[in-house]
Amino acid sequence: MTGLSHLIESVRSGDARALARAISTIENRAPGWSDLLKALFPHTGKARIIGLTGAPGAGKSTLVDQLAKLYRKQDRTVGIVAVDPTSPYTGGAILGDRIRMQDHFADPGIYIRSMATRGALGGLARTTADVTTVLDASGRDVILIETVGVGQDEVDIVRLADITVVMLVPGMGDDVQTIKAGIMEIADIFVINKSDREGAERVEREIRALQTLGGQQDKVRHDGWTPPIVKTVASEGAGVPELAGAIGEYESYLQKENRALKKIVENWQERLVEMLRDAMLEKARAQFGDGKIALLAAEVAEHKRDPYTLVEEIAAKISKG
Ligand SMILES: Nc1nc2c(ncn2[C@@H]2O[C@H](COP(=O)(O)OP(=O)(O)OP(=O)(O)O)[C@@H](O)[C@H]2O)c(=O)[nH]1
Ligand SMILES: [Mg+2]
Repeated sequence: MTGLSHLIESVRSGDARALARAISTIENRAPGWSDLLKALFPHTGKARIIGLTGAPGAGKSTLVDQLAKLYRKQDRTVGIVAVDPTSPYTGGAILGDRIRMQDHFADPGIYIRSMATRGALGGLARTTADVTTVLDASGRDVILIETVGVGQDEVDIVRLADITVVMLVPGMGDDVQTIKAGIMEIADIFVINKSDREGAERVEREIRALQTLGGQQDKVRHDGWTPPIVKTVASEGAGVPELAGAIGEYESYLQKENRALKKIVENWQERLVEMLRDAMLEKARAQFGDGKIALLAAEVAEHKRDPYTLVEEIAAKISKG
């Protein structure tokens, strides 16, 4: 326990090595991981968490890097979580992250963590949430979470964020259409990166069209915010101050009428349900083992048992256990 309280103190002081150790402990579900989270939680809630999502190679890392530099100039400390860079660009992205790390090596005000790939213990969304908790407790002013794509995992990940930035690039063809269902709901701010390329205006028009369409179908955001569109050339730093400005505006918007709190409550509602589901599943798995579940599945498939009674029985058993 003394080891644990020492670690907690070191994390809270912002010590990078303690951070790395705490994060590994939690990622690996090593002994003490849940005590660590429980002890750190009361010290969280102060960081501004910004989620940034977009297609592989859209320029997320480049933009996150630029934003981090801007926030450092404002004397704010930054934590960066790069989630699952397993696109065809992976090699480049990971290399890029290393280069960035060297870039900021002399600056303890920036801490970068690349997350393990999918299939991580406890699930990607959950471990990302836990790592964010550690960074938050360590007193980082801003936490930037970079994640690829807009699948369910990403939606879960952005649920951690106070502000979600969705990045698009020109020349993606139908992609705006393809991902519109996901992005229209999660984006607080749109970024069109690689605006040095042809087609940025077209992407902007498409987003605007979808936003209007949403309005007609009465699907406008229930908070009344219209996500602004910011054009950037991340590799040159162009548009980055404008993006920071848009983030600031959304922050002020959230401060009004208790919106920030409402959003956090909403996020926790989802996360609590998820955590509960995970915990129950883990219990059921521990009790039955995967082999047993396969056997039961076979019995249901052969209609030897009905799944409704079966699930009732399992639920009754784990609530006792
Ligand atoms: N032309 C142009 N290239 C850019 C811009 N922003 C980033 N790039 C380049 O695009 C490539 C991919 O950038 P990354 O920042 O690694 O993209 P990413 O979205 O993090 O990639 P993954 O993490 O692999 O999904 C790099 O070669 C960047 O230099 C931009 O605004 N214009
Ligand atoms: Mg990247």
